[in-house]
Amino acid sequence: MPKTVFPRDFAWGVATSSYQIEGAATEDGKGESIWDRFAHTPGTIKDGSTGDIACDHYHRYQDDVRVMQSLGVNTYRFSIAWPRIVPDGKGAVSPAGLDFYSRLVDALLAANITPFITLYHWDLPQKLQDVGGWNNRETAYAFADYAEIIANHLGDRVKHWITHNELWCTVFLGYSMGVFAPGIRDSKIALQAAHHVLLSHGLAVPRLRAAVGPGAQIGVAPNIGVFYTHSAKLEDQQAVRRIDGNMNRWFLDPMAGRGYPQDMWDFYGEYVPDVQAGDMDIIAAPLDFLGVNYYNTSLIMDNPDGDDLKIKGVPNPDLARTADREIEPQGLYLALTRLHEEYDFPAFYITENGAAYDDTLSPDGRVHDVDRTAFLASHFAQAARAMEAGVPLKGYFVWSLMDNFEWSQGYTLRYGIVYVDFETQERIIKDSGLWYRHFITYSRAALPEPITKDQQLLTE
Ligand code: IFM
Repeated sequence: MPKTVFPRDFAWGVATSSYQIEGAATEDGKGESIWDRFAHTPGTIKDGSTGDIACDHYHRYQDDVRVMQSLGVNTYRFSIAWPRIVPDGKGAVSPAGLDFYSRLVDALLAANITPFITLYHWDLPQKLQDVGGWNNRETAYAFADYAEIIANHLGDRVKHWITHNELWCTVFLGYSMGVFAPGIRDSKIALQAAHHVLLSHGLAVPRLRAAVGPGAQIGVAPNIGVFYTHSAKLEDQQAVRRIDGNMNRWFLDPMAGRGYPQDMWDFYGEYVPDVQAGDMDIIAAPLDFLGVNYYNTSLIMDNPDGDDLKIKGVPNPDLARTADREIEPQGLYLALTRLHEEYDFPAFYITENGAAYDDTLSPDGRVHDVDRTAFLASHFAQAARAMEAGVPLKGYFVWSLMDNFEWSQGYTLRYGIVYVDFETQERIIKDSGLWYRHFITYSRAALPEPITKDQQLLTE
């Protein structure tokens, strides 16, 4: 019998986020989010599109659950649109919003698919941004209230909760580089926003745990950067250390109870955030798992003329590319083993990994995305390798279930293992999706059946 390291209860899933798929931007009392506002601002999105309709998942969620069933996945990671639940960010709660996610969860459970909920995948209520957004400490408290509201409503059926998706993107792309909502360019504000995002995470964790009760599994899903140095020069090595501090350690260290990394605190100087007494203890709330969003490695060199971090990313001549990123499966192994060695998280999930390609529908009605299949197969192999090296990896969510609104790139990048015709909203499982279904079945079939009580007695 072929050997597989993936156990029978391994979570094989797909992932999405609310703004990228739901559409129904103004329906049933949903409040405006910062992404609604940003995407409607001319010049922000490559193809001038918005998520107003996106995959129309809000109306088609039952069909989408059926698609997931055909893929054979046993888990689904999706996010809640905060302004669908609390339209103004705080205050009145929308029963229609709660009802939508409740119906989605019931449909998933009826299909034997375990829901993993992300509470924040970037669609902050615009009303909160109007008073500073993540730069305002009050947003952290509002987030914890919202987390408790939704957990009180779904916690009887949903045990797996993720507070934030890609905290670095929320704050640095949104508040420092301004390429994501809310489009602010201010490094001082970004670092204060980062502190409030971390604080909101720490405030939410115990409230989620209390609301969900026994069996609660609570984690967070940062984007993990894996950086290679351009040369052995000390300056380049120090540049790698800075970008690692900025993207990884600035978020992981506080959540792991170590406070902010001293080297980065010193480096940021006058930009460091205002931290109140007790904040770091709140942020260090114990977690059940760390989610890992991994896509690529980056080759880094020192750049004294550069912006804040004084670094430069350069193309890696040794690596092939997807439509938007370099491909380095080994980086996934490096990320997982490093995180396991350096931090004390009890378990890991790959909460996102996937690839964008320029997919087209063939005359035979199928999408022959061989490159994406190769991408996934090579990354699964590195996940297996990390497990063999002792990493307690519990699941893998492919990004994404279906093609969707890729933020500032609009609909120009297709990340799905299911093709979406945005004119007709037809879904077509790509060859990579068919392969994934086969892989899941095969990796389960290859496992020996669990030993029954009777068999056990016979061998005693
Ligand atoms: O689409 C995004 C997702 O929302 C966050 N992580 C990266 C994906 C692909 O760029």
